Amino acid sequence: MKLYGSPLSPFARKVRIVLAEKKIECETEWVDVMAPDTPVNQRNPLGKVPALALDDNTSLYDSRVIVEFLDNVSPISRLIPDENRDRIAVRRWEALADGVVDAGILIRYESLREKNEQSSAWVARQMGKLARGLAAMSAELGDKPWCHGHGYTLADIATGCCLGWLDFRKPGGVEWRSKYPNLVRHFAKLMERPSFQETVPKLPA
Ligand code: GSF
Repeated sequence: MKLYGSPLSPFARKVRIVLAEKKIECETEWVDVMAPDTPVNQRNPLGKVPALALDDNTSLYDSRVIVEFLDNVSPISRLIPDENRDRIAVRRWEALADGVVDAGILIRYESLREKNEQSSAWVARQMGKLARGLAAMSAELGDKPWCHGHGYTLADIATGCCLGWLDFRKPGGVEWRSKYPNLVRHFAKLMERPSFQETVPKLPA
């Protein structure tokens, strides 16, 4: 198997953490998704990372499909519960955390356009999604030890990747730490795990 990713991508980080937790060996190729001839286009017609090439040359995308595949490849450390309501609750957490990142990415891309091409109404719309998403994450977590159920799941992984990316990129100057102490507490706990430490987003030296 080969993972196509970028060291800064929160979605690729989700997959890298799942690989580490499940102790699955996988080669990684770092790609520049913005390059016109990026090899990821051969693996994902949408031109996004992560994409996963399987040994029979099948390509999988996006991160949600890849993590479900990986969780079933090995019985070690199951991250997605079997029971329908539990599984759906975990997947909804993932949709929420990924959706907050999607809004943040749109804000970031907008900020990279020429000043006179930027739309403040568009940024405000995405900031609303980001703010409501974070408020929902904090309310759902409450004072529980885990996002869902009695242990660590994909819900925690997706949440941690989202919060880590917001810290790293700060889209729209978002300030989640001062507003949501329970998310701060949960993120600190997740950061104790080697899988999170080994995948912290860093700009190349
Ligand atoms: C999102 C992947 C994505 O936005 C998933 O895999 O879960 N729903 C998809 N990837 C970004 C990199 S990142 O910011 O994580 C990407 O590849 N963008 C390139 C582009 O052309 O949009």
